[in-house]
Amino acid sequence: MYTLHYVPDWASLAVRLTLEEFDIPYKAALIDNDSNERDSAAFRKMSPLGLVPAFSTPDGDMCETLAILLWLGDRHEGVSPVPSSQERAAYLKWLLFINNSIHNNILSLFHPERVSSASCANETMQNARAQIQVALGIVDSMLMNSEPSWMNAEKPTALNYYLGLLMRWMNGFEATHPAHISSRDYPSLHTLLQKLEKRPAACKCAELEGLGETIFTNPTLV
Ligand SMILES: N[C@@H](CCC(=O)N[C@@H](CS)C(=O)NCC(=O)O)C(=O)O
Repeated sequence: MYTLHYVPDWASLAVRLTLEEFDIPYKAALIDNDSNERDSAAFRKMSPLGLVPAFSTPDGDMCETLAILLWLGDRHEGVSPVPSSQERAAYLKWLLFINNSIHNNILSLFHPERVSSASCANETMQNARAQIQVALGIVDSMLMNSEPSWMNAEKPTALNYYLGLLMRWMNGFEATHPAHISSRDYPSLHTLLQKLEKRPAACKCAELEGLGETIFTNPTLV
């Protein structure tokens, strides 16, 4: 049995959505931020920087959302195209693209003080925001032009939920906030997420983590 160490609405949600979509049994262990559990020796052993998620498996503890999603894809049918499939190359390319060009820039967008001095925070956010917008435009065109089998709300892979969560966070900010980026500006992606948020896995996670409705396209952040 796996254990997902999680905080509601944090990056662990991408893993939880995937586990629920594919009916993969797991235990959920809520991390206690009030007692600084992420700074404990036990948690740092799983996740050296104290970042969420951590994921315990019979093969050892893991961290890094992307690594966990890839690992689940190696072991559970449907989570990602299998290594021998024709779709695998494109899937890996776009999964890594989302991680590098969107998720990593989101970290700068949400925490500019970590990558620049306070006096440059606004500029850092604007730069990160611009890079995310370019990347989202590229993903949206790819989706519109090629309709890949692994990016389909009727038969989602882990990539769909990973991108859904990232979009949730940016959609969730007030329109005037610099971290707000609306999925409505990316029509093919927006349509996919509207379908994805109606899936039983999304509804179940919404209930489990208190996320409200329309969790990707019109969310209320926790
Ligand atoms: N590269 C990591 C990033 C994970 C991450 O930044 N998680 C956030 C929550 S969404 C976190 O733990 N934040 C606490 C902190 O930054 O101290 C991953 O993909 O798992």
